[in-house]
Amino acid sequence: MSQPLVGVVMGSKTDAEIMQSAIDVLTAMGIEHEVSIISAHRTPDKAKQYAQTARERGIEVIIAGAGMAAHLPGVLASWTTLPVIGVPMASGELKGVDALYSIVQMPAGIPVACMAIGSAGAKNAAYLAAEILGLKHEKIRRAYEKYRSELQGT
Ligand code: RP5
Repeated sequence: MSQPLVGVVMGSKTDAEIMQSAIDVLTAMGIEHEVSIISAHRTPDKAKQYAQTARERGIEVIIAGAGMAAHLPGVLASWTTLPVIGVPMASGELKGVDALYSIVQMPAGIPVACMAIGSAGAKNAAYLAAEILGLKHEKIRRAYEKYRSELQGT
């Protein structure tokens, strides 16, 4: 097994079903990834350590799914200069609108890319990660371009 390039992080095990959509896309494109459950409010030290060590562990892009107040993507982004792609979970009473606003409304200075709510966002997070990684990794660029060209027939 090669070195993971994408770190998929979610705030709770209850996010796993939605985040599986991102994992499935990464797997289909042959992009090595690791999966972690880290809560920005329940395990803040773990969030800090994960983000601070991600680059030295070979991670190049972080995908972070979180629901409700959804501070995980922003907290991870605060501890690393790797790109962080946030996915708002469709959880809680507001069904992800809260998480969407939380993730998309990062104050100027620390960017977080924000995808759509739920599994569409999780899939797009993986495709965006492929686009970013494709700038450097020829094999990933080719896998992503193959996927895009197959869309022409749909
Ligand atoms: C966030 O709060 C998680 O990302 C999850 O979407 C939401 C609810 O978490 P649980 O109470 O189900 O663990 O931290």
